[in-house]
Amino acid sequence: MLNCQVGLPTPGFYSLAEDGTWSGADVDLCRAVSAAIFGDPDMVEYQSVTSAVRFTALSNGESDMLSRTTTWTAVRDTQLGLDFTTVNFYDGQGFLVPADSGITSALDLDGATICVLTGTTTELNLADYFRANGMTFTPVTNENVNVLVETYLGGGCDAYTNDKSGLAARRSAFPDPSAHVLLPETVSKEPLGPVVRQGDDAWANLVRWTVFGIINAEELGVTSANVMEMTASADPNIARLLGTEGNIGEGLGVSPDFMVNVISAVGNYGEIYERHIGENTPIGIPRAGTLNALWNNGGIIYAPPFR
Ligand SMILES: N[C@@H](CCC(=O)N[C@@H](CS)C(=O)NCC(=O)O)C(=O)O
Repeated sequence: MLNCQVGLPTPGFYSLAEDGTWSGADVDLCRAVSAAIFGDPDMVEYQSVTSAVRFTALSNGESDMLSRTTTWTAVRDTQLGLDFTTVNFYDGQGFLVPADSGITSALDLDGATICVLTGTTTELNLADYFRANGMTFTPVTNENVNVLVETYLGGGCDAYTNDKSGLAARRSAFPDPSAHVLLPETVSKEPLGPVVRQGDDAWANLVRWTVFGIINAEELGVTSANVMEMTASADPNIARLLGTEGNIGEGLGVSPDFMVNVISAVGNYGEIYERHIGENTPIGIPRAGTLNALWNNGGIIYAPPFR
């Protein structure tokens, strides 16, 4: 089994159904790696812990990888015995406020109380932003995102801050999402991606190249619907991705056709995005015109080639 760590249930990214089934964009990455290893996307044990204990639960071996909206920073990458594999979503921190508050800019928040999740990059960014703008705030903290959101909805703070994707995800589950607005400012860089323990380069490679494979699949037009036909493609890039030419899987310790299993199970990067967090989902995060578009479509989602 793959022990894959996600966060407390969050719509779109790691969502938990009543029957105990996990789904979401980050869950699909767990499923993709499981498909790469076992040829089966369901060989996953999900570990769900708060943001504050996530790195400890990875470094002590409880989980094999983190797939949970975690920001790549220098300190995390170099001082915790962990290894960030790549970026699968480019995010930034924002603020959510009640629509009837009259607040239209983060610069209106001088003196405000702000709900902020403990153990996140969000805490330091918040302090930095207010200091840089000569403003003050009072943090209202909790380690449990559900408690924090209840505090915000109950009027216990003027604004709730987190990654903008996280705010969109949480808002989608509010009793009345339209009663809350995301302020226009983006106050940080939050490159999110899967994390493994340091010291096992082969394992890091497998996670990293599974993500690269999903991105390359989108670029090459390989989808969950056409992947079987594509195994007969004359395009050498597609043939190498799907293992009908060469054997990229060998260097990763998996079968030559591992990406056929991955794409059959979860689809390509664009499919995962549109299924769980895109504009036609309740989360509704646009992709076109953002950093998360493919590099050849105005974004910076770019994977090294399979060759
Ligand atoms: N990217 C930031 C923030 C991560 C974060 O707080 N994620 C939010 C939004 S998806 C969350 O609710 N996580 C669920 C949890 O903490 O259990 C970090 O790595 O510190």
